[in-house]
Amino acid sequence: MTELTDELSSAVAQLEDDKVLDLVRQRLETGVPPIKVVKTLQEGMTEVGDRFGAGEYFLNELVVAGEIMKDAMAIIEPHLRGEAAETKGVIVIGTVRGDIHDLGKNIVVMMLQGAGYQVVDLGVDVPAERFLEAIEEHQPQVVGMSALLTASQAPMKKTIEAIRAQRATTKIMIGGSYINETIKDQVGADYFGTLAGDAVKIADSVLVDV
Ligand code: B12
Repeated sequence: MTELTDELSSAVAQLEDDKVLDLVRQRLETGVPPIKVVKTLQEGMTEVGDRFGAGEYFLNELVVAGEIMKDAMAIIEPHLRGEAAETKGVIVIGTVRGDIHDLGKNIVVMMLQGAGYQVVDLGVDVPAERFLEAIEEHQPQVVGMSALLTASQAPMKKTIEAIRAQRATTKIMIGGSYINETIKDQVGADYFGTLAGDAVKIADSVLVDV
């Protein structure tokens, strides 16, 4: 278990909903960048996950943590979205088949929209066919996949193979708390990220290369 030194991340880990929301408002009011607030919340959520993994928390606590995160994001969202003047490109994104975690993906969507991308959000538990249909319809420059379960690796690989077979030039980024370079290579993606800001950096770099 990690020692959380930040009051906000420990309030998340302790599931103190009112305290979390008060601290989020306070930080935004005092000028803390919204993305920094998101990162601190994410650290708290990681600790919730660790406690769940250690048998200290149960599914009920995961659900409560998810609700707290959703309420916190409702406060942060207007600050994160920003005002994009023009559309830089199109991105299709979804959480892969079998996986219903979407809090992180939703933040990624907000960040990309704030940075000027048109985002087609396919939601959660998205089968390969849905990705293929959306790619055909929207012709995105980048496809994003979010995955938080180790078990999501196989469907992610299958989906990427199907996309490559249909449209070999599609740039694919994957992300989620456990994603790393090795997993990126194993599933055949082009890029990976573990923070919402990574998605914007990747998309911007792809567009420069196009
Ligand atoms: C909240 C939560 C839930 C909620 C989800 C609510 C929701 N609407 O999303 C609920 C209760 C539904 C849930 C269910 C389950 N969960 Co859960 N959950 C979590 C928890 C605690 C936090 C996830 C979260 O929201 N974090 C906060 C967000 C902001 O962070 P994030 O998701 O990582 O996203 C950020 C980055 O990863 C990145 N990112 C995300 N997507 C993308 C995509 C791209 C392209 C890029 C570039 C970046 C990027 O940007 C985001 C913002 O910075 C994690 C713990 C953890 N360490 O992640 C476990 C965790 C993921 N869950 C776990 C498990 C086991 C489950 C269940 C199987 C439990 C069960 N017995 O039923 C089910 C699975 C349901 C399913 N089929 O998907 C395990 C997975 C273990 C594993 N190795 O597979 C974890 C790791 C907990 C643990 N340590 O055991 N869960």
